[in-house]
Amino acid sequence: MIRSGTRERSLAELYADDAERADALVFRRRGALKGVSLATMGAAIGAAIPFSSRMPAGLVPAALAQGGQAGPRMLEFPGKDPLILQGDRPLVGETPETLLDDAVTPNNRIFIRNNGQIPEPAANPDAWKIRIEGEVNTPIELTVGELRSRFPVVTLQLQMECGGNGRSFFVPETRGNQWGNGAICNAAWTGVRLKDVLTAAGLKPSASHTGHYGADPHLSGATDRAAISRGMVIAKAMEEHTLIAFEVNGGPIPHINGAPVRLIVPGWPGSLSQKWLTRIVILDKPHTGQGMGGTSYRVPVTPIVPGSRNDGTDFVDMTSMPVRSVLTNVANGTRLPTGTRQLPVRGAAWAGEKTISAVHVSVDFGATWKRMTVTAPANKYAWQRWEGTVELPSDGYFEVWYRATDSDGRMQPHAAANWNPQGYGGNPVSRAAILVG
Ligand SMILES: Nc1nc2c(c(=O)[nH]1)N[C@H]1C(S)=C(S)[C@@H](COP(=O)(O)O)O[C@H]1N2
Ligand SMILES: [Mo]
Repeated sequence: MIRSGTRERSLAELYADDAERADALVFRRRGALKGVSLATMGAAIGAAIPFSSRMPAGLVPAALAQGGQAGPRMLEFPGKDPLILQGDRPLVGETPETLLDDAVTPNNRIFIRNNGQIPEPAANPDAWKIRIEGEVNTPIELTVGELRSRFPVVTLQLQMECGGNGRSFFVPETRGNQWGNGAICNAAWTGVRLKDVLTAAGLKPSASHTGHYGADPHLSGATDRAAISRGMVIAKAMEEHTLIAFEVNGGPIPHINGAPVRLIVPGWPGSLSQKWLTRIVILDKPHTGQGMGGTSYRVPVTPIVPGSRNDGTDFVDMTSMPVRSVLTNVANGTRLPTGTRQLPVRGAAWAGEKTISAVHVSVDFGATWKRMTVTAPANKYAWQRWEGTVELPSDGYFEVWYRATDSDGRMQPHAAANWNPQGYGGNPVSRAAILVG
């Protein structure tokens, strides 16, 4: 199936000739390589597999499972490095893992996740108003200028990660953007604490939840529906790392990322971090806006049969994001010079509300793991950087497997677990294929 005539063909050639056919043959088809011998697999990859004796039975090599030379469609957006195009209506772009190589994610590498249309930029950003209302003693309206002058301004490095990050790893496939690991950023956000603003409005004893609204029109253009409107428990709103942010990385927030003002709710699904923020309603019960309830940003309490239909009964809202790591200096599919025996590897790891206790890397299909050096987070909810060097015994095909462990001892699993209809929380061990020689 991966031979053409008598000549053995590399994966690169297979993709170069007919990417669609190559995809049909190997791309995300679990079991597609069933019955294929290691020699044939090696031929498809274009090299010997030195650690083939340690390959778990049935494993589809990363080089075949995760795409190949055809590569994803890229999004060229003003002010951004090339992002992986996940959708153009609404506009969604994922940051390739190798563009997450900065300790602090620069503006041109912050991913894009829209649910609706992109609103008009504010003519006068400082005059943009947000309103706090509902279960408060004094509803207040504040301009961005007033936020800056009335409350303590703080700068924190905070993770902002889409709840669906890692969705593409679910089997069977779930609906939504097929993110790899790149719906994450760790930028330096400047703003005021939501807590200080809520305290100024005065929370009533009945205040138990928030509901968030932004200026972006619904995709359909309907004016009676929000593009997205999520909310959280009041304790998360009152946490000191939850910000109303008006700057990122020392300057204005890029318009596409929510200028002039947005929420940053670190460690919880990114959908809570309302962009183009206009209003926060304080409620005495859970919010019922667009993106709440059912299977939206909700996961099963007890695992359900993968692929089964479910309306979200006995599901809970996602809170902390799970442990995950990215490899940022070696792209999946990298070819290294003949004779390369030492490979420096580095990346980032994070775990929602938790911290990272270890990152391990394997180049022999998980038979042995090497512990990496992990830095301390800059502050709570900042990701952590990791690095180390791995040994490659010979030329050939290898996979760099990387796996983080959180402060509770939870590791990234070997396959995306707790399958759910909208694919949240998929955080399996990641794999990057490399070819030496
Ligand atoms: N107003 C508004 N806020 C929003 C969204 C949106 O579509 N509209 N998307 C949410 C989702 S699902 C995520 S993951 C983050 C993405 O933020 P970014 O586009 O700056 O990366 O914003 C959240 N806030
Ligand atoms: Mo998201």
